[in-house]
Amino acid sequence: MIEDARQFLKEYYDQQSSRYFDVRFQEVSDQIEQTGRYDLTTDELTYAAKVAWRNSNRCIGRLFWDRLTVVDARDVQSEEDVFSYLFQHIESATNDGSIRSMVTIFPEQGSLYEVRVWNHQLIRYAGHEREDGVIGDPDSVSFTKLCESLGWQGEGSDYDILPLVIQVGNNEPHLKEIPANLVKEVKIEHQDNEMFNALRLKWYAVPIISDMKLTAGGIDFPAAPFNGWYMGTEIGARNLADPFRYNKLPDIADAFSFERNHDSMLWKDRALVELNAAVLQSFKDAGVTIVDHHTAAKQFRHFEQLEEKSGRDVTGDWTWLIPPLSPAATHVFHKPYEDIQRVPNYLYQQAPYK
Ligand code: HEM
Ligand code: NRG
Repeated sequence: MIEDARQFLKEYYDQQSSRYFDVRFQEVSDQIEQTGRYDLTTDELTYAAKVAWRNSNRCIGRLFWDRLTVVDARDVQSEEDVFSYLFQHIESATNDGSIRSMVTIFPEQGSLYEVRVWNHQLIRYAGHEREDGVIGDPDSVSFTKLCESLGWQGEGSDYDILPLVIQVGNNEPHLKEIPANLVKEVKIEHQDNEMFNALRLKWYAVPIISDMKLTAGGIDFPAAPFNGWYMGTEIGARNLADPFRYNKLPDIADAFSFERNHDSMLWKDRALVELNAAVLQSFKDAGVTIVDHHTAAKQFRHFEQLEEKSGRDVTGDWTWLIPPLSPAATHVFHKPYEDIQRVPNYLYQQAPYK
């Protein structure tokens, strides 16, 4: 821990061109030796959360790494406190559609009030397993069952918002519905196709990943839900399109009367383009922040240039960075990235259920 702390603090105080490092590191290493732990200051934690984003190899949105609102929630002592911070996060990040990038950081691993959020994202749709298939999001089936085992029951629609399930210390998990007025959703409509609109597609406005841990300075924060805004393809080329998710391409092709007799007629590709255009247009019309994959790739190229100027190598996971629609139309497709893991970072962790 001392070595991890030293590395992080060195970087932090170097970039502040401050001579304070020696004093601070002495204080931290004394504290670790005496108590086995130390606390980051709120300023250090804020910087750590931003650098962790900058180091997220799978993220194409990293140009904006320095513009992250960091909420220090290390003072929670109860489930009520946690729900209150999470509702605050949803409201403040949504910001009526003008989405703010944000992370809320709860007490560290091993502390008395250690927090886990059991949801994958704070806002997500339930998946109800029925004899003839899944209603809603198939990716949520196991978590939906868990919620039901805790007494929750959804309406059984394709778009039931899941409740929050959180755990504090060694307590049992607690479940609570998100107040409906906090959850912004966007109807996905196509400007000139009534049959498409009859499919009544929608998606929520803000993706808030809540099952990854933040690691920084040798300390792990198992609950650090973060969000930016959507890139359109996440919804239009994956969530609503994957055959093992909402699987809407056949219906969309039919709405446009694209012949589905032969794969070679490219009906899936044509349906994908129409769906993705509808996602981007619908978010725009609703005043909800979104970025298309061409613009996101250009922003990422700008990020690469700024990082180079700052003397840092950009690491990346090519298989995740390329967009799932027209990847070769972006520069990302045509260059290699080194998938080296730096810290601070946001990491996967074992799910508390499953
Ligand atoms: C992954 C875009 C903000 C951290 C991704 C992915 C996209 C993306 C398209 C790939 C997701 C997938 O294929 O499932 C964006 C955009 C943002 C943004 C447009 C707008 C500001 C953020 C923020 C953070 C972050 C604020 C953290 C503070 C990550 C991480 C992953 C990721 C850790 C990998 C997730 C995983 O492995 O499941 N991002 N992102 N991103 N992003 Fe970002
Ligand atoms: N593909 C997932 C969300 C993953 C993270 N994407 C972001 N993150 N844009 C989905 O729900 O489609 N973010 O922090 O903005």
